[in-house]
Amino acid sequence: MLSGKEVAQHNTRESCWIIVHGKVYDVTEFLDDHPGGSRIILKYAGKDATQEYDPIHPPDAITSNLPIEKHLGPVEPDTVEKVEVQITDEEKLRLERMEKRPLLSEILNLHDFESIAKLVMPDKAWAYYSSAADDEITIRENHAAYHRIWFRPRILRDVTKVDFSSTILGHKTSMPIYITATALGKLGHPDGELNLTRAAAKHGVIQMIPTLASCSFDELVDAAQPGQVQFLQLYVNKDREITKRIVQHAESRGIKGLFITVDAPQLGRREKDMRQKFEAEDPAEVSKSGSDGVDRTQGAARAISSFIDPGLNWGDLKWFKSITKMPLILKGVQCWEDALEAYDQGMAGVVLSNHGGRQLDFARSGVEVLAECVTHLKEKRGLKFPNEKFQLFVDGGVRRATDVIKAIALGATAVGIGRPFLYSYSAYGQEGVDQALQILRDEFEMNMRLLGAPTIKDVVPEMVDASNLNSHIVAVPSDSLFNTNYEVMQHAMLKTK
Ligand code: 173
Repeated sequence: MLSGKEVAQHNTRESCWIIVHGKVYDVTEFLDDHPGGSRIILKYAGKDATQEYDPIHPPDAITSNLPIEKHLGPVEPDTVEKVEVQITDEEKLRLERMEKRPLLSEILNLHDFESIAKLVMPDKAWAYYSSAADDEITIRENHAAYHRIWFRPRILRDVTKVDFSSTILGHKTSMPIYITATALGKLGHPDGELNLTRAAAKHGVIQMIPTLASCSFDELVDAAQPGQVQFLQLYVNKDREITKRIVQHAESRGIKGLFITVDAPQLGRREKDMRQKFEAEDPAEVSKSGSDGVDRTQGAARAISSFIDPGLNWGDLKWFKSITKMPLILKGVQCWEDALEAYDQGMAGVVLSNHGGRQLDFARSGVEVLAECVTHLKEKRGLKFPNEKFQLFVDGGVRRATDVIKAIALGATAVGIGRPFLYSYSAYGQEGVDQALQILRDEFEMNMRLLGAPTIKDVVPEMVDASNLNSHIVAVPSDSLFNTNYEVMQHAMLKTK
């Protein structure tokens, strides 16, 4: 077994060893290939890098990327010097705020989780989770679009009992929502996506596991209860053999649906995330940035997304059908023409999504696209929605059961919710997600009753007025970056002398 002292001697660019999860790796030759640059590895040369490694990488990233001869074996734990984590003044203040979190019972809605998370999360994690593309117009529009749909409730129906359970791709769910895929779960909490797996089990909802989870895929599948349904979100690798392995492994582990992301041939520019990282660097370091060939201003997500294939196209779908029997769903469809093509190519459904506003700014909201898909697929292929054979999903901007009910009325099978659950566990761990799901259930029960819909089947198009949905004149969010740069004009003023 290696000793910590011996590892510590390999602390240069010429010989660089690091410790991750108690094992030693020789990363000297990998330094220049690290998607996040060599500098961050060199900071831990000869040391234990686990704490820095964990939130950004799946546990098997290092073992699957380094040739086996570079795996140097375990290190004697007692001989490794603890990496001193310096607690900055800012961090101290953050921990104090964490202590002052309101009780979970005082959290009344999903917005509450967001505002508490903003106060208690590390800045880097908040910046990464909350950021969106360019001027962040689409992320706001995603939520605002629901404000353009109004209810037409029915009265005098027996709503003593309301049942809002439903099915997604044939699998039971306690309500027509699912926990959608979001990357880098450990940035917000050490248990990462496991918080979601556990809460999903408790509340009978389906979790979509992300390709870029902080926990390993198998860890998340192993943590599921018997019979618990999970889906997989897939980023398609330029190396199709890797993708094939991921897909077939997922199928063998019982994953019930493959959601192929189609809206991210390149990762969007999330300036809040980029600016945060830029400011966090030592100014002297920044002036040298680029010396290791990595553009640090792009943030962690872009650095680790270089494997995604921008060449992915409609012609690839046949290949997916040849390698798996799982239902295939395209995630990130943004107009009816592409939804129609997906149907014609035998997909099991589409997610009308703009990736939480993180990709193309001024992409329309999923719920707006939903309405046009329903109209055109009915007209051109005679489809009725909700439809068992070709299911429509929506995500983005959902914060209330009323938002979900509006999408269901318009023809969606279910709605994906992402950020609110990240915020819930970043602030409160798994109990936060439990509470978020309980809040949604309470909201569902009341709103279904008030709408006069005892079951999900009773939530019909006639229950909503969406006549303004396409009107972008209403509630277009203001462009605050532009507004603050464009100086406010002054009135005539009195003489001062
Ligand atoms: O939205 C994202 O941040 C995302 O999907 C992603 C993609 C690649 C790497 C990390 C995150």
